[in-house]
Amino acid sequence: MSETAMPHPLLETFAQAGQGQVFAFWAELDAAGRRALLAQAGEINLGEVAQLTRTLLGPGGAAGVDLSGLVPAPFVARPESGGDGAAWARARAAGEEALRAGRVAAFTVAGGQGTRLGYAGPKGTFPVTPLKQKPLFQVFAEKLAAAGRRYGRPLPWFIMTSHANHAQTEAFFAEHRFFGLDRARVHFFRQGRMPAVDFSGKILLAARDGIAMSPDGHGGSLRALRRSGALDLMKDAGVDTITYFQVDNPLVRCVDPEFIGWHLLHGAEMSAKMVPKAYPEEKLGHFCLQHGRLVVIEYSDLPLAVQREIDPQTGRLRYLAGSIAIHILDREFVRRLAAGSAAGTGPALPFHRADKKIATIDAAGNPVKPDRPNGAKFEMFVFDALPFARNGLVIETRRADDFSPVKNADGVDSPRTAREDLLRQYARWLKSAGAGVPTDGSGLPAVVLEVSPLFGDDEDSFARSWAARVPRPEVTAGLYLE
Ligand code: UD2
Repeated sequence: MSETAMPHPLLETFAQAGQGQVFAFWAELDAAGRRALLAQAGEINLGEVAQLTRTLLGPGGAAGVDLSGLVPAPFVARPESGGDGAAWARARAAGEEALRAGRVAAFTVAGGQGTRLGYAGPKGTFPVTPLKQKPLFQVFAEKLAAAGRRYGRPLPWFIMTSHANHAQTEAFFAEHRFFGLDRARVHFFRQGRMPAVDFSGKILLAARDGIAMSPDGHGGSLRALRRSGALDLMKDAGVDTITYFQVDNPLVRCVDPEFIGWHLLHGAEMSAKMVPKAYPEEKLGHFCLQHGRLVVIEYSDLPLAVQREIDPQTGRLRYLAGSIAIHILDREFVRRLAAGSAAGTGPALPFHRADKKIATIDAAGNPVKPDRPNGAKFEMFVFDALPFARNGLVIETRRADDFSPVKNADGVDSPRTAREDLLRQYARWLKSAGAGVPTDGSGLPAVVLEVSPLFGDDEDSFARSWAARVPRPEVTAGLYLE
């Protein structure tokens, strides 16, 4: 019997769910085309798509997020902004102890596309440092290596990729010999995908043999950590604490003992770093309390008038606490949320709807490039885990030592601003170690230099290496400290 005469059971399942259009071109596909289409269809949870169609595309679905009862969330202030110095010291000690005990793994979400940056490769391969043009992945690798050496326990590193960049990411690490890390401790896994739908909830085809699939958002990382077996690997290795950061931020303190310590001492299931927003329109999520629960309201969801409100008592922004997407997650908290969402039984991250121009094909199979949004993609955001976390905690950090993302090709949050923030950081470390460095009023050094995280990755470690370096190098253009 020919394959045409014996349809695959998935065709029936899709037809019954009102999604039969996915197989509209089945009869004319060759075996490879059918295999490809079936594989994609098999990834789709039709019940989930139907539920999202009801809740996010149905009447009221575009109404946006619930802003009722919002107030600014409290946060733990740094000592220099009035926080309790002794408590910070206790946190540091607790974090260092956990690192020495090998309880911590690093986790990078690197599934995004880099569209705004206009860069075709995986974002982690983007060259970012001022002198050596090291790619983002190398910056993180060196920070992790430095931490592993300092605490006597190499950290496992988990990297979430997407279908679009997985193979390239793995090849890049292999080509660069894992930047000196033990490759057995670096783990890659793909995030999940969701189908794009039209506004009536019909799944869109990208080609006759392909569904318009897209990554399920960084919130998909929780499911992916579980599905890939990463949580089990962590458990076997004695890791219970996950330090989470985005691939686009070369300044991030990948391993921050104070942050880890606050999280552990507070018995938190999830903790998040904040910086005071630099200006009201800054594109950061806002830490808020909603009916007593800790939530993040994304910049695009909070009306500008609210973002601009001033607290009369402090004279600062009322919604001051900006989310810079650096978190700590408890391993079993991730498992609980991921399991609940996979089975549809327990608490789960909500999906957000994003209306997009989705390249598709028409009923005759011809390509359609829409000039206005023709459908929706569904994404989860990792910060939506916060309201489910026991003892969720928000902790202040110094922007200059933790956050300078590369998002846009130029202007704010671009390769130029990140490069300059790295240079300012090196200049600060040099100055506090006693070296003379000419800088402009913003702290930007007059010469281009670079410090490898293996030489120093914070003020203290830099000062130690600098003091030990004999003869003391001259701070001139091209200085590279490793
Ligand atoms: C994110 C936060 C924002 C702020 C900012 C700080 C959201 C919705 N907003 O803004 O509040 O904290 O970061 O820089 O998160 N990624 C994946 N898979 C996906 C989608 C994204 O791995 O399916 C990764 C991506 O590689 C990147 C990160 O998540 O590392 C952030 O994604 P983005 O650039 O879409 O987030 P952005 O800049 O809108």
